[in-house]
Amino acid sequence: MANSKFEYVKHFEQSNATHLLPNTYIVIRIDGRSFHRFTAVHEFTKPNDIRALSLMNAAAKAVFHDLGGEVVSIAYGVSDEFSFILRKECNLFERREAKLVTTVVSIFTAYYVSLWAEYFPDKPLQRPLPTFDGRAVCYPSIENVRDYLSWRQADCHINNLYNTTFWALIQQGGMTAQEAEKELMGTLSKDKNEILFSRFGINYNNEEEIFRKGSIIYRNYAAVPDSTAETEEKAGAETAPTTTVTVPAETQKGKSRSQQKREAKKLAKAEVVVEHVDIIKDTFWETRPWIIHWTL
Ligand code: DGT
Ligand code: MG
Ligand code: MG
Ligand code: MG
Ligand code: MG
Repeated sequence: MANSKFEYVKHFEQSNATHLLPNTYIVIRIDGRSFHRFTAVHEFTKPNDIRALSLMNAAAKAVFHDLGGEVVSIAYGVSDEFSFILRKECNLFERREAKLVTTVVSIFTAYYVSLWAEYFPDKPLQRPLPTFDGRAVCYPSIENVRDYLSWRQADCHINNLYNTTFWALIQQGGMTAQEAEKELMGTLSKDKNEILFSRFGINYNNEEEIFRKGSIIYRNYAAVPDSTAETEEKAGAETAPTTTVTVPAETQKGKSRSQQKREAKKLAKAEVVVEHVDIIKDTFWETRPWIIHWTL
């Protein structure tokens, strides 16, 4: 029965929906809720737990796959957070904020829980269960997106240098948390590097890249052979060796619509990869122009 007398309530819903600004990069950042407690209960190693970071990366990869090839262009993860950058031409859910944020949070959380045992085989999940919050912010330019990601990676560096030094003072230096905190008060980066090196023989630059730089996830377009863009994927094609092509830095200028479509198709087939590299300098972006320079 159409048009019940109750149906008018629907209009309240529509007038409340926020549609995110068109033609802007949508950044959806999710963050573990009360992970201070969650990580303590599940006995994460300090300051970094490689199992936990790998699980975060696996859940983030699942978001790429679940949303399909043309939605997320790059994601950056550190600690209990992940930022997903959506393509500026993305029109998923007509860019409704609530649909986008809740969907990303929900996919991420579902995979975090379902993949847990693979990464923590000896540690059953217990309460408090992992939950995440999420928010969306629109950025109008590539520069803004790069500055956003640089902000997160700089944060990763600052926090990790502090945490590495703090836990070295406690675990290897025998200090209490209060003593370590006092020791580090007012210190600069070079002081922390010096403490690590002179007292504990640790060269901070040799610490694992995943801890120092965080995790970058994107589709590796350059590793897809050209032919796959035209032909249907054959059985076993995923495991076939891929040829590496060099993609020069370029923008969208001068590209035909059909070329853009071909590129979109090829990009959707590209493998989702995880790297721990610098994204503050230009090199990363110049050698991977498809991530934000291309319009699909
Ligand atoms: P929130 O986000 O306001 O609900 O509260 P929290 O407690 O999640 O705070 P947040 O997100 O600022 O900080 C992340 C917490 O997660 C922080 O207490 C450190 C912890 N954490 C994240 N990754 C690791 C790890 O690899 N090992 C350990 N031991 N702790 C971690
Ligand atoms: Mg917080
Ligand atoms: Mg948190
Ligand atoms: Mg956090
Ligand atoms: Mg429904």
